[in-house]
Amino acid sequence: MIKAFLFDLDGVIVDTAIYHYQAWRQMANGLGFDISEEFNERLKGVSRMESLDIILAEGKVELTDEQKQILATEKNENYLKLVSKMTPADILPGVSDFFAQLKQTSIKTALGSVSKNARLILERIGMLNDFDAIIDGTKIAKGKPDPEVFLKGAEELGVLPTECLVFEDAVAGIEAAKRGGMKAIGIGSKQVLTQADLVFENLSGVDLKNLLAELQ
Ligand code: B16
Ligand code: MG
Repeated sequence: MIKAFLFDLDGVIVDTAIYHYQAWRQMANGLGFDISEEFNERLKGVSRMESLDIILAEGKVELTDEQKQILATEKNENYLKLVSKMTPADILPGVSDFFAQLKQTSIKTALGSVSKNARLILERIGMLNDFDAIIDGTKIAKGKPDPEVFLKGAEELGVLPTECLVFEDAVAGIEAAKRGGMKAIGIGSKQVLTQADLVFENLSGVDLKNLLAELQ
């Protein structure tokens, strides 16, 4: 029986991928190369330092750990400038209605994001109090596809992994859910999120009762 829903942040609740892309692109351009939007797909759900390594490998740039730290800090400052303009209007379609349905049930909720900025974003969009637990990049050592972020969510909520349903837009996130022994709903394309139990384009029009019945 499903007792808890675990939500990814970027790509499920809000679309911060566009801001990550802009800030990483600015950094890459400064180093003399460019990254495409398609390349950016590979960074979804991946931690900040791992993303940096993937980008530097793409540009064939080798740096010391100290130089990497400086670039990551700069990128984050630019990203925060973009994110600080977010408002509740940035909540993705269907999310608010889905949470309203959830509040009528005893299902617990947790955020499972590898972002160190997750709390700030939830605050900006007015959803900080909508979760029973918040697991973010400050609480975990390993990014997705490691299941740590979701296993910690289950633990904080006091439920078993098999009682959790994860909502994820990234291939790495679906893999993390599966490795944690959880069911997963993909948000995005069926062709991309092939390991998900069910896939929706977004949460618009998703009926909670029907969803739970389908997963039985
Ligand atoms: P930060 P999620 C992830 O969030 C993003 O998808 C990923 O692109 C980003 O690199 C990562 O957070 C770290 O973010 O630099 O803010 O700590 O999808 O797990 O909610
Ligand atoms: Mg995501």
